[in-house]
Amino acid sequence: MEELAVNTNGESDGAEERTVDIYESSDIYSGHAAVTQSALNSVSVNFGFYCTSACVCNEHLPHSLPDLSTIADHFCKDGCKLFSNSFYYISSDKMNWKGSRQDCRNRGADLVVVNNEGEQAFINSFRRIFWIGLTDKEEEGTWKWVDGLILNSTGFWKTGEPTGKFQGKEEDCVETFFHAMISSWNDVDCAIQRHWICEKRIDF
Ligand SMILES: [Ca+2]
Ligand SMILES: [Ca+2]
Repeated sequence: MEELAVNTNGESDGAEERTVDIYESSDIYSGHAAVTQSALNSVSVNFGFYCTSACVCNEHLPHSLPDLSTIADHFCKDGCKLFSNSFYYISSDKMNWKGSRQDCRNRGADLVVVNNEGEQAFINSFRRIFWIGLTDKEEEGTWKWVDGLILNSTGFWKTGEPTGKFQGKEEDCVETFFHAMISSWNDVDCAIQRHWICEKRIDF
């Protein structure tokens, strides 16, 4: 992980840029390297170093930064990945959609909500079929994320999906069946067994 350059002259220019640089230049924040305790400590230390060295810190950063070590101890106890502003747990087991979601909730998180193409590419990079946190169980044809938001874009459906039904079975849950392509989503029977991916957001 690169050292964070610290502004020692007290100028505010670029303060927010530097904050972003922490993510972009850090080995653990790029791609999907495994998170280690020492890496997390390093991030915390760098934040602390920045905050004590730049007098404008409080204008640009929240007063209380999340305790990444605490998150790591709980959510990452079985291993996790870090990408952008979230931790991810990749299941080794398979379960139906409901059981998968419950496992994520037990970890203090939820099934992944795909917020942008970068996150979609990250998920697909595992080359595995995952449950994601998208369903139309409540209202047929209205796709809703587990965080309560309605899917209001075209999303990343495979061409021809969602089909709604297949061979007489309702397809109310979403999997990354076509993970070799960016548009990997397929709606499918919620009862089938799949790996799943949980997301724990870090709100800085
Ligand atoms: Ca997300
Ligand atoms: Ca389908």
